[in-house]
Amino acid sequence: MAYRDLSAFLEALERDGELVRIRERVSPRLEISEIADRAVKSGGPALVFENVAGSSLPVAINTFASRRRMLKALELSSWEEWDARLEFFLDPKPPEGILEKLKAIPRVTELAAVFPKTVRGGACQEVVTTGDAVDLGTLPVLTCWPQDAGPFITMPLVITKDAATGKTNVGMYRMQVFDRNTTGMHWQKHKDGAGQARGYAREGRRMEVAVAIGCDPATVFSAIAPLPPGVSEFLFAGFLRGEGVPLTAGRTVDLLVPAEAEIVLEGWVDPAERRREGPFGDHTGFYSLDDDFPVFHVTALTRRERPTYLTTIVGRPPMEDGFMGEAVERLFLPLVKKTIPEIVDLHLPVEGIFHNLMIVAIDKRYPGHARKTMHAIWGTGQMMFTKTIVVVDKDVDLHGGGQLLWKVLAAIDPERDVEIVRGPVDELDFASRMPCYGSKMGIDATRKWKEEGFERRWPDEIVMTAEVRKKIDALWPSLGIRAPDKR
Ligand SMILES: Cc1cc2nc3c(=O)[nH]c(=O)nc-3n(C[C@H](O)[C@H](O)[C@H](O)COP(=O)(O)O)c2cc1C
Ligand SMILES: [Mn+2]
Repeated sequence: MAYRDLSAFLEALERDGELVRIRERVSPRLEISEIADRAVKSGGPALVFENVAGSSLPVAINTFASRRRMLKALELSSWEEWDARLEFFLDPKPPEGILEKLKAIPRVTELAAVFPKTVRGGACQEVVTTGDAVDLGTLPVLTCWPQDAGPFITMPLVITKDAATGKTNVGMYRMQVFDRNTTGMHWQKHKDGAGQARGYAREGRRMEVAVAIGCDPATVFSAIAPLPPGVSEFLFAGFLRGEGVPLTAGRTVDLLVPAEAEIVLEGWVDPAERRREGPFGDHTGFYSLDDDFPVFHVTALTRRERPTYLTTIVGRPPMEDGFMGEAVERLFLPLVKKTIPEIVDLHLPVEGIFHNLMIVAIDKRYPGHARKTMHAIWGTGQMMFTKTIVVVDKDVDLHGGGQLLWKVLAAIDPERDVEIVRGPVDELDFASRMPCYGSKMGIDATRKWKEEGFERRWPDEIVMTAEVRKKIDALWPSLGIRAPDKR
């Protein structure tokens, strides 16, 4: 059963001992950050702050900040379960025999049920304020880090519509609160929200924008999913939940918003207007410096009677977004494998903050295959930002930490095996020669072939025989060899 809303998810977390309510009075200025940071780094629970200085609303944070909670958010018992669910759609074999055909029916029906549903009204409009009455100061928006330019809404679902096609996009783009009714709109230039804004700029008109804060977890997650432009995040959320997202008409904008959201902001962005945004302590672990970004003018604030403000902090990894990143990695791997079929597995270590490091295992079939894979990755969606790609053979375990490093470093002749290219880089990359433009590196750490000019012999890895291992396994307990700290 899909979570109806944020509360349903928080209750489920609480039932499982995965959530702690904090009644102590704390400030949304730095204090909640410090507590949330310590919690995530020690594998702690989700947190709900019930007594936040300066606001009557509770703050929920770290709700996705562990693998277990992330799986729970997506109602999965394991990532393998997801692979099995997707396989039906990615690899539909014509059902053989009547029994197979019957088994396929519920899945097709399930698919029809996941489209968004339009409903009248909704919990997100229990309390409506418009015009001059709008006051973002009533929300417990966090100032996350000491050098931040102000409070930032960090988990918003920014909803926009394409000027030409009318298609809806949902993206998570942080919003610096400037005053009672304006915020920044930090959609980076490669993102779909920015792309749609260019459409309005061409037509020389204002763009309507709605922002949902706090929804059922699959809907929140869909806003960070790197879907191709034009693919609906709300539909993706419905597919994740197994049930369509109920949407309702905004009060002052012609946009559909999640009916069960905690809080919705409605308003507009003038594509020609820019204002200084930042600095902001970012997910790189460094401050993103101030820069000019669009401005969101809020015309209405609608909310539940008793909403919970959902937020997150980013910063020095590992952080909550690292666990969301892992979910993106696992959910999208089957799709990546479909487009780049030699890929057997891939991994984005959390210290690589999504775009700095990707390790890929391939089933190498022809000379230069590793380099072909790098270019395919650099040519695919948001993977274009990957600063470093390391390609290994399929028998290498990507999740092996130091063991992986050992194999990669042993397998390379740097002058021969490093591919350097230029192209677009992530807007948050502060080391590139220019904003959004720089170089990327691929490391071919696969075994080299004769057909690639490698005439030397490649040695075998050292492995004990199975026979001896078995014998020693049996002997081991009686040998009295234990690690010192376990004695
Ligand atoms: C907590 C969090 C904050 C994010 N903040 C931003 C942001 O401020 N600007 C941005 O362009 N992307 C941000 N992202 C990444 C986008 O949400 C992500 O690239 C998403 O796929 C964008 O949707 P789109 O493809 O529809 O543009 C953030 C992601 C997370 C998890
Ligand atoms: Mn999108």
